[in-house]
Amino acid sequence: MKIYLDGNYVPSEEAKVSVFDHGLLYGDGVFEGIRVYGGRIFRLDQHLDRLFNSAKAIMLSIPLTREQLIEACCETCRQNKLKDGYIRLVVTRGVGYLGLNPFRCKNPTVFIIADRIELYPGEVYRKGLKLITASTQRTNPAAMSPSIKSLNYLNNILAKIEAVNAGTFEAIMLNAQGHVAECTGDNIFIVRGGKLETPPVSAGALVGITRQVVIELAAKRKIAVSEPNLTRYDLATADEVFLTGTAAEIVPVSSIDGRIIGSGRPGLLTLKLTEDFRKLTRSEGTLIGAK
Ligand code: PXG
Repeated sequence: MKIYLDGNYVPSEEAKVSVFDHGLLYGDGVFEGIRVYGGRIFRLDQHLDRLFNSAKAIMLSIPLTREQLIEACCETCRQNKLKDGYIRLVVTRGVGYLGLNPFRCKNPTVFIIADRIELYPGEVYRKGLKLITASTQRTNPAAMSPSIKSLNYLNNILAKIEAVNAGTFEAIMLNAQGHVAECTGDNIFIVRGGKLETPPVSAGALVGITRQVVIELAAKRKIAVSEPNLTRYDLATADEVFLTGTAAEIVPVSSIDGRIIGSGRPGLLTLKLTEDFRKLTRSEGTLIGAK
């Protein structure tokens, strides 16, 4: 496998980052997880918008232009003959000294991994995913905005540990007010009375690309979407619940904290949107190009 690392395509065994890289020492950096379907990169523009916004929020200047990043993503896929898979684009603060000061790091490190991915077993998509509510609160937006897709994932990992300990794959995270924010690596939607609802970004959700795509798909079907604050009660009593994420795509939820959601099987609207999503991912995207 070849990895893009600071301008070069190197074998994965040689793709190494310094122990003085602040991405490692402090989780100081940003990233994107992007999907490739049938030789096209899905929603690359939106991922790059979010990457540049995350970088701006932490005063990190990405040493490549947008066009250079597009070319590097495409070339990493070509180098690995990857037509369907996952691109992990990471920009760290770079090598520095001990001590937090990010401005003593002169050269941000950029690397891109293009690989295969399967987040959940196929059964989850057929039968639905069981969720728990984590006791770990989602990071307070006033402390660090969950809109920044940073290399600091410990908040999410603590909740993920709760999910795994409870024998499942995902956990719902609430904010300090007790409102639903999102899951550890996915956004959440409910269906109520034929309408879609998803927590507002201000509740502590990442501005998910897949979340945005689902909102667009719903609009095409003339399905109303709103972004109210949601409680655990709203989830437990919803007709359908599903998760969205680049890696996970659209995941039906069958139960939450032991409460069966709807029929306990993937809901009708969830299945329709999944079908729309599948069609869309195969019909648009940035062509990687032939090698
Ligand atoms: N919330 C969080 C906290 C995430 O990390 C999403 C929502 C969904 O957003 P997108 O834009 O993907 O629809 C994410 C997505 C990885 C990895 O290993 C990244 C995510 C999730 C799972 C794995 O790169 N981020």
